[in-house]
Amino acid sequence: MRYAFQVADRQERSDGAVKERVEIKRHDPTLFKVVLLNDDYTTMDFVIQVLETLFQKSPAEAYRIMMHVHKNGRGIAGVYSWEVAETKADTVRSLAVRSGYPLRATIEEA
Ligand code: TYC
Repeated sequence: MRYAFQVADRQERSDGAVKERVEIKRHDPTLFKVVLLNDDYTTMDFVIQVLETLFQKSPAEAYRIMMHVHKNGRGIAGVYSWEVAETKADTVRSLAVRSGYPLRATIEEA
């Protein structure tokens, strides 16, 4: 797992009156690709819409990526931290399910 989480021991102030917990969170800087997968049923327009709205691509770039996935089976929609990549891939799935399409995205270490 590339996600480290550290919790320091309870710290006690010198007067002993207040105890506070100090948390140190560390996020591994490793980046992850969100990989869009081809299928036979999702419309090209829907994929373009997802690329424009969820991955902030221009219409021309969204069309290019969609066609790349259509022809090659898979393609990179974007590169993000692990948490953002996971959320984007989940959002692709839920947007697709809501519209009745089987579109899926996976994440891979960049
Ligand atoms: N292959 C789909 C079609 O012909 C279009 C498509 C492109 C679907 C990219 C998914 O990730 C995808 N309608």
